[in-house]
Amino acid sequence: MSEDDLILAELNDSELTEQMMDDLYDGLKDEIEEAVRILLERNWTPYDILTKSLVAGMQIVGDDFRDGILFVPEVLRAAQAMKGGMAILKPLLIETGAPKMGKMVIGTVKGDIHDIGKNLVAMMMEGAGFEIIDLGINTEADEYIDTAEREGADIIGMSALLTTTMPYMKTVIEKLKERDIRDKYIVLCGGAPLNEEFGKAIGADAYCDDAAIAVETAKKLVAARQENA
Ligand code: B1M
Repeated sequence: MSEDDLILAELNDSELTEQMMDDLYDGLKDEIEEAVRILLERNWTPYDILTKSLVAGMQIVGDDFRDGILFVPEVLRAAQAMKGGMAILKPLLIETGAPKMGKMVIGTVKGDIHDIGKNLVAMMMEGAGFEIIDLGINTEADEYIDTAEREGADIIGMSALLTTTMPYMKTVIEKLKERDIRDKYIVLCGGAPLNEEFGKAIGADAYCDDAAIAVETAKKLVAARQENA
């Protein structure tokens, strides 16, 4: 059977997730969106669809990008296909009427345009009841800080995907210290090249390995602050 004849709805769950990884790799947005809808009809949770098909598929894209098998235009198409799937899942991840847990300003740091992981974190946090102010990509230190001050945020969340942009997170924290407001905020950081040691070294409150950990960490740290207030 050729790819054109493939009927996604006729595949079983494991064949379908395999196919989704191929389709993500090939940047086939329509097919990804269709597959996401099929999995939802099969009662998959939005979180499982995200992690077991979309994020897992993007990992393969990333490995081949690193190894010079895929190039920027192909990765961009894969990213757009992933965003198509995420757009369907977003309203399902965001519970309406949930009690507000706190407010977070989030952005990808200056010099960095990767936003898929940051968007995922924002979505999951919103779903868990946090109010999110998304500053997008290429975020300057003053933009994080001025927005957090203006909005009365509890958390500043930073994302970086490049080894060349991750040091900018320290710049943001240093600026908070210069303005004598470092302790006003819970500072969370994340992104593929970071680790816990880096988070500690720059003076963040926590490094978050993935979106689910970001939610858990934020909940824990906000609760601890409220207890100590
Ligand atoms: Co880029 N890119 N890219 N890229 N890209 C990487 C990051 C890279 C590792 C690929 C590789 O070589 N294997 C590599 C970086 C190498 C390095 O720094 N050591 C790289 C490079 C080199 C580049 C360019 C420089 C390429 C070039 O132009 N020559 C360029 C940089 C442009 C720039 O930013 N100035 C570039 C461009 C691009 C595209 C535009 C093509 C596209 C981005 C599209 C977009 O985001 N809208 C792209 C993509 C898609 C990737 C890969 C393939 C995938 C990233 C991704 O979306 N992953 C990536 C390879 C990889 O990471 N495997 C790569 C899926 C996402 C769900 O995971 O972002 O890790 P992630 O987020 C996770 C966690 O990290 C965590 O939670 C998320 C969900 O679980 N998390 C947080 C993330 N942020 C958080 C914030 C938090 C908490 C948790 O705050 C509270």
